[in-house]
Amino acid sequence: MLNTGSSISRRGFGSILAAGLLATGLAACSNSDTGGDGGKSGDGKIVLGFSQVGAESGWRTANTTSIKESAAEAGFELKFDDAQQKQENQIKAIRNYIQQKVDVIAFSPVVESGWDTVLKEAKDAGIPVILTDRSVDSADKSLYKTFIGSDFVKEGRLAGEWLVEQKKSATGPVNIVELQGTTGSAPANDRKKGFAEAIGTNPNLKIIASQSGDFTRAGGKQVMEQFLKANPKIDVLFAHNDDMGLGALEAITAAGKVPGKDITIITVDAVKDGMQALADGKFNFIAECSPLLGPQLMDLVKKVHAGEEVAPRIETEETTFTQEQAKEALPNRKY
Ligand code: GYE
Repeated sequence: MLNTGSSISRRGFGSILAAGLLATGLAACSNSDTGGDGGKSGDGKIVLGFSQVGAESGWRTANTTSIKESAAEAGFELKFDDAQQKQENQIKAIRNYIQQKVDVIAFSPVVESGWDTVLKEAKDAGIPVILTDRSVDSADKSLYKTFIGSDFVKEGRLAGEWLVEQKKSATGPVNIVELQGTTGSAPANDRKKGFAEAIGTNPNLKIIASQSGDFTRAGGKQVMEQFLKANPKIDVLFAHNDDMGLGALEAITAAGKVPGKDITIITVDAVKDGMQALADGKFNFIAECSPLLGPQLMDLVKKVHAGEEVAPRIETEETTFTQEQAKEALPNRKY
Protein backbone atom coordinates (compact mmCIF):
# COMPACT_ATOMS: atom_id res chain seq x y z
CA MET A 1 0.00 0.00 0.00
CA LEU A 2 2.87 2.31 0.84
CA ASN A 3 4.63 1.76 -2.47
CA THR A 4 1.57 2.39 -4.55
CA GLY A 5 0.81 5.43 -2.44
CA SER A 6 4.19 7.02 -2.96
CA SER A 7 4.32 6.35 -6.69
CA ILE A 8 0.86 7.88 -7.12
CA SER A 9 1.96 10.80 -5.04
CA ARG A 10 5.09 11.40 -7.11
CA ARG A 11 3.05 11.45 -10.28
CA GLY A 12 0.30 13.46 -8.63
CA PHE A 13 2.63 16.08 -7.26
CA GLY A 14 3.44 17.64 -10.63
CA SER A 15 -0.19 17.97 -11.54
CA ILE A 16 -1.06 19.39 -8.13
CA LEU A 17 1.66 21.96 -8.57
CA ALA A 18 0.44 22.75 -12.06
CA ALA A 19 -3.16 23.02 -10.87
CA GLY A 20 -2.04 25.16 -7.96
CA LEU A 21 -0.17 27.56 -10.22
CA LEU A 22 -3.10 27.70 -12.60
CA ALA A 23 -5.52 28.43 -9.78
CA THR A 24 -3.22 31.11 -8.38
CA GLY A 25 -3.00 32.67 -11.82
CA LEU A 26 -6.74 32.63 -12.24
CA ALA A 27 -7.30 34.11 -8.82
CA ALA A 28 -4.88 36.92 -9.65
CA CYS A 29 -6.89 37.79 -12.78
CA SER A 30 -10.27 37.68 -11.13
CA ASN A 31 -11.72 39.24 -8.05
CA SER A 32 -11.46 36.55 -5.36
CA ASP A 33 -14.54 37.95 -3.60
CA THR A 34 -16.68 36.79 -6.49
CA GLY A 35 -15.99 33.22 -5.51
CA GLY A 36 -14.32 32.35 -8.80
CA ASP A 37 -11.70 30.48 -6.81
CA GLY A 38 -12.81 26.78 -6.83
CA GLY A 39 -13.09 25.71 -3.18
CA LYS A 40 -13.90 29.08 -1.64
CA SER A 41 -17.56 29.40 -0.96
CA GLY A 42 -19.04 32.41 -2.73
CA ASP A 43 -20.80 33.62 0.40
CA GLY A 44 -17.69 33.83 2.57
CA LYS A 45 -18.38 30.60 4.48
CA ILE A 46 -15.43 28.57 5.72
CA VAL A 47 -15.00 25.57 3.41
CA LEU A 48 -14.08 22.36 5.21
CA GLY A 49 -12.96 19.26 3.29
CA PHE A 50 -13.54 16.12 5.36
CA SER A 51 -12.37 12.64 4.41
CA GLN A 52 -14.19 9.96 6.40
CA VAL A 53 -12.90 6.39 6.84
CA GLY A 54 -16.10 4.70 5.67
CA ALA A 55 -19.38 3.43 7.09
CA GLU A 56 -18.07 0.26 8.72
CA SER A 57 -19.70 0.50 12.13
CA GLY A 58 -22.36 2.11 14.32
CA TRP A 59 -19.59 4.29 15.74
CA ARG A 60 -18.71 5.57 12.28
CA THR A 61 -22.35 6.36 11.44
CA ALA A 62 -22.72 8.36 14.65
CA ASN A 63 -19.42 10.14 13.95
CA THR A 64 -20.50 11.11 10.42
CA THR A 65 -23.82 12.44 11.70
CA SER A 66 -22.04 14.46 14.38
CA ILE A 67 -19.67 15.98 11.82
CA LYS A 68 -22.37 16.84 9.28
CA GLU A 69 -24.71 18.33 11.88
CA SER A 70 -22.08 20.41 13.62
CA ALA A 71 -20.62 21.71 10.33
CA ALA A 72 -24.10 22.91 9.34
CA GLU A 73 -24.60 24.45 12.76
CA ALA A 74 -21.26 26.27 12.53
CA GLY A 75 -22.30 27.64 9.15
CA PHE A 76 -19.47 25.95 7.23
CA GLU A 77 -19.61 24.59 3.72
CA LEU A 78 -18.73 20.91 4.15
CA LYS A 79 -17.23 18.81 1.39
CA PHE A 80 -17.56 15.21 2.58
CA ASP A 81 -16.03 12.05 1.16
CA ASP A 82 -16.50 8.43 2.29
CA ALA A 83 -13.29 6.48 1.54
CA GLN A 84 -14.83 3.01 1.99
CA GLN A 85 -11.96 2.05 4.30
CA LYS A 86 -9.33 2.52 1.58
CA GLN A 87 -6.27 4.70 2.08
CA GLU A 88 -5.92 5.41 -1.64
CA ASN A 89 -9.44 6.89 -1.67
CA GLN A 90 -8.56 9.14 1.24
CA ILE A 91 -5.40 10.34 -0.49
CA LYS A 92 -7.44 11.08 -3.62
CA ALA A 93 -10.04 13.02 -1.62
CA ILE A 94 -7.37 15.07 0.16
CA ARG A 95 -5.71 15.90 -3.18
CA ASN A 96 -9.10 17.01 -4.52
CA TYR A 97 -9.57 19.29 -1.52
CA ILE A 98 -6.12 20.77 -2.10
CA GLN A 99 -6.94 21.38 -5.75
CA GLN A 100 -10.23 23.00 -4.79
CA LYS A 101 -8.33 25.20 -2.32
CA VAL A 102 -10.62 24.50 0.62
CA ASP A 103 -9.89 26.50 3.77
CA VAL A 104 -9.27 23.57 6.13
CA ILE A 105 -8.89 19.81 5.63
CA ALA A 106 -9.89 17.34 8.37
CA PHE A 107 -9.70 13.59 8.13
CA SER A 108 -9.78 10.36 10.07
CA PRO A 109 -6.88 8.30 8.71
CA VAL A 110 -7.89 4.68 8.08
CA VAL A 111 -4.36 3.42 8.86
CA GLU A 112 -1.46 5.08 10.69
CA SER A 113 1.29 4.94 8.04
CA GLY A 114 1.87 6.40 4.61
CA TRP A 115 0.57 9.96 4.92
CA ASP A 116 3.69 12.12 4.78
CA THR A 117 3.61 12.92 1.05
CA VAL A 118 0.00 14.05 0.87
CA LEU A 119 0.23 15.94 4.17
CA LYS A 120 3.28 17.76 2.82
CA GLU A 121 1.27 18.69 -0.29
CA ALA A 122 -1.42 20.24 1.91
CA LYS A 123 1.18 22.08 3.97
CA ASP A 124 2.89 23.43 0.83
CA ALA A 125 -0.51 24.63 -0.42
CA GLY A 126 -0.97 26.48 2.89
CA ILE A 127 -4.04 24.47 3.91
CA PRO A 128 -4.16 23.53 7.61
CA VAL A 129 -4.95 19.88 8.38
CA ILE A 130 -6.71 18.54 11.48
CA LEU A 131 -6.64 14.84 12.36
CA THR A 132 -9.79 13.54 13.96
CA ASP A 133 -10.54 10.21 15.64
CA ARG A 134 -7.42 8.35 14.41
CA SER A 135 -3.86 9.57 14.20
CA VAL A 136 -0.89 9.09 11.86
CA ASP A 137 2.64 7.93 12.66
CA SER A 138 4.38 10.82 10.84
CA ALA A 139 7.54 11.94 12.62
CA ASP A 140 7.03 15.50 11.37
CA LYS A 141 4.36 16.91 13.66
CA SER A 142 4.24 20.16 11.69
CA LEU A 143 2.29 18.31 8.96
CA TYR A 144 -0.93 18.75 10.94
CA LYS A 145 -2.23 21.31 13.43
CA THR A 146 -3.81 19.05 15.99
CA PHE A 147 -5.24 15.60 16.66
CA ILE A 148 -8.60 15.26 18.39
CA GLY A 149 -9.69 11.81 19.48
CA SER A 150 -9.64 9.09 22.12
CA ASP A 151 -6.79 7.43 23.94
CA PHE A 152 -7.10 3.96 22.38
CA VAL A 153 -4.32 2.43 24.50
CA LYS A 154 -6.27 3.46 27.58
CA GLU A 155 -9.46 1.85 26.23
CA GLY A 156 -7.61 -1.45 25.74
CA ARG A 157 -6.06 -1.16 29.18
CA LEU A 158 -9.42 -0.49 30.88
CA ALA A 159 -10.88 -3.54 29.13
CA GLY A 160 -7.92 -5.66 30.26
CA GLU A 161 -7.96 -4.36 33.84
CA TRP A 162 -11.64 -5.25 34.20
CA LEU A 163 -10.88 -8.79 33.04
CA VAL A 164 -7.91 -9.13 35.39
CA GLU A 165 -10.22 -8.21 38.28
CA GLN A 166 -12.95 -10.65 37.14
CA LYS A 167 -10.51 -13.53 36.82
CA LYS A 168 -8.29 -12.83 39.79
CA SER A 169 -9.22 -16.09 41.51
CA ALA A 170 -8.85 -18.28 38.41
CA THR A 171 -6.59 -21.23 39.15
CA GLY A 172 -6.08 -22.45 35.58
CA PRO A 173 -5.65 -20.91 32.12
CA VAL A 174 -8.26 -18.41 30.88
CA ASN A 175 -8.37 -18.64 27.08
CA ILE A 176 -8.95 -15.33 25.32
CA VAL A 177 -9.67 -14.71 21.64
CA GLU A 178 -9.25 -11.23 20.19
CA LEU A 179 -11.10 -9.66 17.26
CA GLN A 180 -8.86 -6.88 16.05
CA GLY A 181 -9.98 -3.79 14.18
CA THR A 182 -8.73 -2.82 10.73
CA THR A 183 -5.13 -3.95 10.28
CA GLY A 184 -2.72 -1.05 10.65
CA SER A 185 -5.31 1.32 12.12
CA ALA A 186 -4.48 3.28 15.26
CA PRO A 187 -7.42 1.89 17.29
CA ALA A 188 -6.50 -1.72 16.40
CA ASN A 189 -2.81 -1.23 17.19
CA ASP A 190 -3.43 0.68 20.41
CA ARG A 191 -6.33 -1.30 21.85
CA LYS A 192 -4.33 -4.49 21.32
CA LYS A 193 -1.35 -2.94 23.08
CA GLY A 194 -3.29 -1.60 26.08
CA PHE A 195 -5.20 -4.86 26.58
CA ALA A 196 -2.04 -7.00 26.35
CA GLU A 197 -0.27 -4.76 28.88
CA ALA A 198 -3.11 -5.05 31.38
CA ILE A 199 -3.62 -8.82 31.16
CA GLY A 200 0.15 -9.35 31.25
CA THR A 201 -0.07 -8.97 35.03
CA ASN A 202 -1.80 -12.38 35.34
CA PRO A 203 -0.04 -15.32 33.64
CA ASN A 204 -3.32 -17.32 33.61
CA LEU A 205 -4.78 -14.91 31.05
CA LYS A 206 -3.70 -15.98 27.59
CA ILE A 207 -4.63 -14.74 24.12
CA ILE A 208 -4.90 -17.98 22.14
CA ALA A 209 -6.03 -16.42 18.83
CA SER A 210 -6.09 -12.87 17.46
CA GLN A 211 -7.26 -11.79 14.03
CA SER A 212 -8.77 -8.79 12.24
CA GLY A 213 -12.52 -8.57 11.69
CA ASP A 214 -12.06 -5.14 10.06
CA PHE A 215 -14.39 -3.42 12.58
CA THR A 216 -17.49 -4.84 10.83
CA ARG A 217 -20.30 -7.16 11.99
CA ALA A 218 -19.74 -9.50 9.05
CA GLY A 219 -16.02 -9.66 9.81
CA GLY A 220 -16.65 -10.33 13.49
CA LYS A 221 -19.05 -13.15 12.73
CA GLN A 222 -16.80 -14.82 10.19
CA VAL A 223 -13.63 -14.70 12.28
CA MET A 224 -15.45 -15.83 15.43
CA GLU A 225 -16.76 -18.86 13.53
CA GLN A 226 -13.17 -19.78 12.70
CA PHE A 227 -12.05 -19.22 16.29
CA LEU A 228 -14.83 -21.49 17.57
CA LYS A 229 -13.99 -24.23 15.09
CA ALA A 230 -10.29 -24.18 15.89
CA ASN A 231 -10.52 -23.80 19.68
CA PRO A 232 -12.71 -26.06 21.83
CA LYS A 233 -12.22 -23.94 24.96
CA ILE A 234 -12.78 -20.20 24.60
CA ASP A 235 -13.47 -18.36 27.86
CA VAL A 236 -13.26 -14.72 26.79
CA LEU A 237 -13.73 -12.62 23.65
CA PHE A 238 -12.13 -9.19 23.43
CA ALA A 239 -13.53 -7.40 20.36
CA HIS A 240 -12.01 -4.04 19.38
CA ASN A 241 -15.49 -2.64 18.72
CA ASP A 242 -19.16 -3.33 19.42
CA ASP A 243 -20.01 -4.25 15.83
CA MET A 244 -17.53 -7.12 15.67
CA GLY A 245 -18.80 -8.29 19.07
CA LEU A 246 -22.38 -8.17 17.77
CA GLY A 247 -21.41 -10.21 14.71
CA ALA A 248 -19.61 -12.70 16.97
CA LEU A 249 -22.81 -13.17 19.03
CA GLU A 250 -24.40 -14.92 16.07
CA ALA A 251 -21.44 -17.28 15.66
CA ILE A 252 -21.40 -18.07 19.39
CA THR A 253 -25.12 -18.80 19.55
CA ALA A 254 -24.91 -20.92 16.38
CA ALA A 255 -22.14 -22.94 18.07
CA GLY A 256 -24.55 -23.73 20.92
CA LYS A 257 -22.87 -21.48 23.49
CA VAL A 258 -24.43 -18.75 25.61
CA PRO A 259 -22.80 -15.35 25.04
CA GLY A 260 -22.09 -13.45 28.26
CA LYS A 261 -22.16 -16.71 30.26
CA ASP A 262 -20.13 -19.44 28.53
CA ILE A 263 -17.97 -16.76 26.92
CA THR A 264 -17.27 -13.44 28.61
CA ILE A 265 -17.47 -10.66 26.02
CA ILE A 266 -15.65 -7.34 26.26
CA THR A 267 -15.91 -4.68 23.56
CA VAL A 268 -15.10 -1.02 22.89
CA ASP A 269 -17.34 1.90 21.69
CA ALA A 270 -20.63 1.73 23.64
CA VAL A 271 -22.94 2.52 20.72
CA LYS A 272 -26.65 1.84 21.29
CA ASP A 273 -26.70 -1.73 19.92
CA GLY A 274 -23.64 -2.60 21.98
CA MET A 275 -25.16 -1.09 25.11
CA GLN A 276 -28.37 -3.04 24.47
CA ALA A 277 -26.40 -6.30 24.23
CA LEU A 278 -24.65 -5.37 27.49
CA ALA A 279 -27.94 -4.55 29.24
CA ASP A 280 -29.36 -7.87 27.94
CA GLY A 281 -26.47 -9.80 29.49
CA LYS A 282 -24.91 -10.87 26.18
CA PHE A 283 -21.89 -8.59 26.55
CA ASN A 284 -20.11 -8.25 29.89
CA PHE A 285 -18.15 -4.99 29.70
CA ILE A 286 -17.64 -2.07 27.31
CA ALA A 287 -14.91 0.58 27.25
CA GLU A 288 -16.51 3.70 25.83
CA CYS A 289 -15.16 5.56 22.80
CA SER A 290 -17.08 8.71 21.93
CA PRO A 291 -17.91 9.39 18.26
CA LEU A 292 -19.40 12.81 19.00
CA LEU A 293 -16.36 14.75 17.85
CA GLY A 294 -18.19 17.20 15.58
CA PRO A 295 -18.71 20.26 17.82
CA GLN A 296 -15.11 20.28 19.10
CA LEU A 297 -13.80 19.71 15.59
CA MET A 298 -15.72 22.71 14.20
CA ASP A 299 -14.36 24.86 16.99
CA LEU A 300 -10.83 23.84 16.01
CA VAL A 301 -11.56 24.49 12.33
CA LYS A 302 -12.58 28.04 13.21
CA LYS A 303 -9.44 28.57 15.26
CA VAL A 304 -6.91 27.18 12.79
CA HIS A 305 -8.63 29.10 9.99
CA ALA A 306 -8.19 32.29 12.01
CA GLY A 307 -4.52 31.41 12.51
CA GLU A 308 -4.95 30.87 16.26
CA GLU A 309 -2.73 28.44 18.16
CA VAL A 310 -4.42 25.19 19.21
CA ALA A 311 -3.25 22.40 21.52
CA PRO A 312 -1.47 19.68 19.52
CA ARG A 313 -3.52 16.90 21.15
CA ILE A 314 -7.11 17.02 22.36
CA GLU A 315 -8.36 13.95 24.16
CA THR A 316 -11.99 12.87 24.33
CA GLU A 317 -13.47 12.10 27.74
CA GLU A 318 -14.70 8.55 28.19
CA THR A 319 -15.94 6.02 30.69
CA THR A 320 -16.65 2.28 30.95
CA PHE A 321 -19.88 0.31 31.38
CA THR A 322 -20.87 -2.84 33.25
CA GLN A 323 -24.22 -4.57 32.59
CA GLU A 324 -25.92 -2.63 35.42
CA GLN A 325 -24.50 0.69 34.26
CA ALA A 326 -25.65 -0.02 30.69
CA LYS A 327 -29.22 -0.53 31.89
CA GLU A 328 -29.12 2.85 33.59
CA ALA A 329 -27.45 4.70 30.72
CA LEU A 330 -29.42 3.24 27.79
CA PRO A 331 -32.57 5.40 27.94
CA ASN A 332 -30.50 8.58 27.52
CA ARG A 333 -27.97 7.24 25.06
CA LYS A 334 -27.69 9.56 22.03
CA TYR A 335 -26.10 7.13 19.61
O1 GYE B 1 -13.99 2.11 17.55
C1 GYE B 1 -14.84 1.53 15.40
C2 GYE B 1 -14.77 2.26 14.12
O2 GYE B 1 -11.68 4.84 14.89
C3 GYE B 1 -12.49 4.91 17.09
O3 GYE B 1 -13.52 2.91 14.16
C4 GYE B 1 -12.77 4.54 15.70
C5 GYE B 1 -13.14 3.09 15.49
C6 GYE B 1 -14.32 2.60 16.30
O4 GYE B 1 -15.00 1.51 13.03
O5 GYE B 1 -16.14 1.10 15.69
